[in-house]
Amino acid sequence: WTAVEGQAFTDILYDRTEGIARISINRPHVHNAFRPETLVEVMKALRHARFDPEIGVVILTGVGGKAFCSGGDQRVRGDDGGYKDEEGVHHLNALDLQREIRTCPKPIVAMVAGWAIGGGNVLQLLCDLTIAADNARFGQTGPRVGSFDAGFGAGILARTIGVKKAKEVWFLCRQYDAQQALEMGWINTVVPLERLEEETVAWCRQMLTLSPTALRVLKAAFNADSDGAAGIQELAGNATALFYMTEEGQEGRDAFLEKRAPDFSRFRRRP
Ligand code: 1HA
Repeated sequence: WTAVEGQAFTDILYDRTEGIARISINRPHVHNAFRPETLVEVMKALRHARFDPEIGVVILTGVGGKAFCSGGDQRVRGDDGGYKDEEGVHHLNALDLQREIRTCPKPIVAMVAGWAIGGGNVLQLLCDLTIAADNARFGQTGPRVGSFDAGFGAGILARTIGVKKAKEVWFLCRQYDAQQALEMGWINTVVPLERLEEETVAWCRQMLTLSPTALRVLKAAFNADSDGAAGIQELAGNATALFYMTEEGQEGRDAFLEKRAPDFSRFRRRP
């Protein structure tokens, strides 16, 4: 892994290796709980990875082997509707990151060791794939600590593990080990902690051998209905991009620029 240059972060590490970008929440003293600044940095790194043509897959993880992320840092949770940044402004910007994970056209893999709790579980849930270590533990705490994620945190969990199980997770605030999570379809696989990185990188490398366009359109497809019109927009944008790459699409542009009527006669009407 090499650190990505020109990016100064305090709350995360951002590095890369052969087509893979890795974003690691680096607050192990609080089990990688996030504060608003942490999420701003994750979003910045994620955008950087998205626009870097050398990167095909992104790993989201936590530093230290004991926690992926324990959700919002309760020490900076204020009284004015969110988590306080250093300027005293309150945010719920975990919701912004959730959307960016879903709209990033490259696959994002959660690499989970230890706790994935509260908003931390929601982040791993929204990643496209989750590779967990055998010490991983999953759960929601909202109803215990005075919070809830009634957006993707409820809806996508229900799609992922089923409505009954999702209600159990949220209504009882229990914790589930990696094996239980695997049986529910909450995560993709479980490996011994010492093999976590190796296995995650192997999954990433396998995706890197496949068609980036196919993966991109499939990711948009998986989100399309649950994202409503915005999801259809994302999916349809891929059709527009592909159309722009065809002679039929280009004939329209060329005719306009050459100030002539377009001639689409050579393009077949396919059945
Ligand atoms: O619900 C939302 C949102 C909803 C809508 C929109 C935006 C949202 C954004 C965020 C969230 C949330 O994430 S709410 C849920 C917040 N998270 C939690 O309630 C989990 C709190 N942590 C725990 O329950 C436990 O720490 C643990 C089950 C993950 C681990 O327990 P363990 O192994 O006993 O460790 P523990 O001693 O509790 O933690 C180690 C250190 O990390 C402690 O600090 P220390 O006493 O050593 O100084 C502990 O206080 C700290 N820590 C752990 N989690 C957090 C934390 N400090 C601040 N915030 C945390 N989340």
